[in-house]
Amino acid sequence: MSVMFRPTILRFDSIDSTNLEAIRHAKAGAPEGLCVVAREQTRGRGRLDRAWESPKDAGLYLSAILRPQIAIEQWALITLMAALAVGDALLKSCGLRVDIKWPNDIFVHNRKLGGILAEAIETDRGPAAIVGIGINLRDAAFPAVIMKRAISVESATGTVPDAELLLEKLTEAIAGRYDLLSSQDGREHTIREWCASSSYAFDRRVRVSGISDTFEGVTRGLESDGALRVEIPDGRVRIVRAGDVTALRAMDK
Ligand code: BTX
Repeated sequence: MSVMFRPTILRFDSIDSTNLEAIRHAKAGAPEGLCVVAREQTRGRGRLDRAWESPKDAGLYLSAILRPQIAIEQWALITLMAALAVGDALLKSCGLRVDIKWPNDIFVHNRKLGGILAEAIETDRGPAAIVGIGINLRDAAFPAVIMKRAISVESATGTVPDAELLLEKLTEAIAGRYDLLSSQDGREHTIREWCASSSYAFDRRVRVSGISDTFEGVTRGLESDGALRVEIPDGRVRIVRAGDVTALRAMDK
């Protein structure tokens, strides 16, 4: 099955959240491919009700509407697909190679350059996925207090990025990666590529803050639905479907 994601861009100077605006459009019947882009967000959202700092023209803030044909249990793969698309776009437009931290963080030099917030919603036209992507273009994108944990394209490359070129490459990459994900063998392919693009996929000592508990272990790749496999000290493998993952140094054990 091949789908066609044809990006149509809707631009705002300022909006509460591009994800919220995309949800409003999806509920009103907007087709797959509609992308909401804003110069600033006044209520940019991260996961678990966290905030995403989104000052004017300091970052790229985009949300795309998808109406995926893959089974809903597999929708976690959409976040992984989007992270790969961000990696493709940054490489093509800025020559920047990034790391992906499971499930949704874009990292450079162990600092957060961007994040993805994928949300599943019900609409009259069936279920839809809203894929929100935030990328720090300049250091002004985040407050000084998180300077040690955050980074921008400008400071990573030493050059002010061309935001329009990045946006063009990003929508192109989402279209290509999404088409691939929806094709036969696309899920296996996406998992393989994600594992090859993330230093967190295998043999990484991590702490997992899950919904009910926190534990440490070593990463052992992904399940077919995108869940992270983590081997705990007694040799069992725990399957992580939600939560935050932090890298531990070898000496932290
Ligand atoms: P997250 O929950 O993984 O990350 C949120 C956390 O990251 C915050 O609690 C804070 O510590 C830190 N943080 C906040 N802002 C920044 C920033 N600009 N740079 C680095 N670190 C930051 C990640 O959630 C998912 C973010 C998605 C954002 C996009 S922007 C377009 C779309 N619309 C929307 O409302 N959200 C998405």
